[in-house]
Amino acid sequence: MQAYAAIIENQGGQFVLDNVDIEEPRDDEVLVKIVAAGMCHTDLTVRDQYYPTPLPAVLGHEGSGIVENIGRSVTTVKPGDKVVLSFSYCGTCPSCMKGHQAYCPSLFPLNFMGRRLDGSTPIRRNGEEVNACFFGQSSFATYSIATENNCVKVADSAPIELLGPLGCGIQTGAGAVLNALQPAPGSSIAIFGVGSVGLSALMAAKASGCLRIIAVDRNLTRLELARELGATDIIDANTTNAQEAIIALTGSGVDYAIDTTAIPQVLRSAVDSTHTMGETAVVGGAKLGTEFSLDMNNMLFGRKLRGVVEGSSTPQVFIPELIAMHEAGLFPFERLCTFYDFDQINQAVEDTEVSGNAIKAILKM
Ligand code: CXF
Ligand code: ZN
Repeated sequence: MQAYAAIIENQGGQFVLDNVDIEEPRDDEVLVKIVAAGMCHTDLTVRDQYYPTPLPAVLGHEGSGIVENIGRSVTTVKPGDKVVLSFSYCGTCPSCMKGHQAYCPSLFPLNFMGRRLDGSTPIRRNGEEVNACFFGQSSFATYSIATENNCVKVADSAPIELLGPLGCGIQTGAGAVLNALQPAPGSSIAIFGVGSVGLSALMAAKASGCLRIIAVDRNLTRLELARELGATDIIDANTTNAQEAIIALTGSGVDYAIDTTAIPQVLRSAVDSTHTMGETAVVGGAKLGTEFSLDMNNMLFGRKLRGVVEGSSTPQVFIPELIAMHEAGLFPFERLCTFYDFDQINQAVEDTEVSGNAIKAILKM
C-alpha cells in the first residue's frame, strides 16, 4: 500500500518527506495506521550515524495509532485496536522469558539494523529498498509494519495522539526510577539532564515519594519546568559545579543519580554526587565506542553504577501502568509535549536540538 514517510537519506541530513510503498503484514506482523509519533534523541543519534543503522532509512520509534491489518498468527491485537508501539524483542530468549525484554540479546539487530532478521525490508521508494523496521516500527510514516511483540494495546478511550512517547523516551526515564532504582520513599535523587527522559525520571521520583529531587541542566527553561514538576532543587550547570553543589545540599551526596546526557564527564559527576552505597543509572545512548573513567577508590566504597535500557520495561505491563498514573494525575507527561504536523518534522528537530524550546516533539500524521 502507499504511505507517506520521512526518510533520512544521508548522515546528518534533513528528513525528506516522500511517497513509499509498504508491504502487507507477514504472519507475525501488524500493519498500523500511525496517528502520531514522538521524536526521541535516538532518532537523531541514528541520523548522525552514531549507531550504524544503514541509510536511507525511515526512522521514528515512538509511534501510536490504530491497527489496520494483522498477520495470520497474530492473536493479541485486531483491526481497530488502539496501540502504542515500543521497542522490539525476540520474546523467546531467557532474558525475554524472565521479563527482561529490554536486555534481549537480539535488541540491537531487531531495533537498529533497518531490516527484518531475514534481511528484508517492508518499505520501497520507486521500487528501491528503503531501510525500515527501526525499533520494529519506523513510525515516521503514515503506516507502519510492526510486530505483535512491540504493539501495546490501550483502551479505546485512550488519548492515542499523546501516547507514542511512552513507547521509548518516557518509559526510559520513568522506568529507570520505578523499575530499576526503585527508591524508597524519603530518598534523595539527582537527575543530570532534564530533557524528556530526565523529566520523566523526575516525575517518577516524585510519585515514588523521593523527598529531595535535584535537577541539573544548562537550559534554564527546562530547569524551571523541572521545579514545577517536583524538583526541590535546581542546578544551573552553566555556572555551578553540580557535584559540589549536590554534596553541599545533601551533606554526603544523594542516594541515587541518573545520567541522561551520555556525556562522559557528566556521568562521572553523577557517580561522584552519590554517597557511599549510592546508586547511579546510565540511561543515555552515547556514540558507539565512547569510554569514560571513574575513581576506583570512590567506587570501592560501595557505590553502584548500572546501565538501564528502555527503563527495564516490559512494555505490555509498564505502559498501561504509566497511562494509569497519568490518568490519576501522578504523571503529567503531557507537560513535556509539543505537537507538530508531520510535514513540520524538520522544524521539530530544530526546536528540539537547537533552541531546546520543544522537549518532546510529537508529529501528527
Ligand atoms: C535506546 C538507547 C540506545 C540503546 C537502545 C535504546 N533508547 C532509545 O531511544
Ligand atoms: Zn528512543
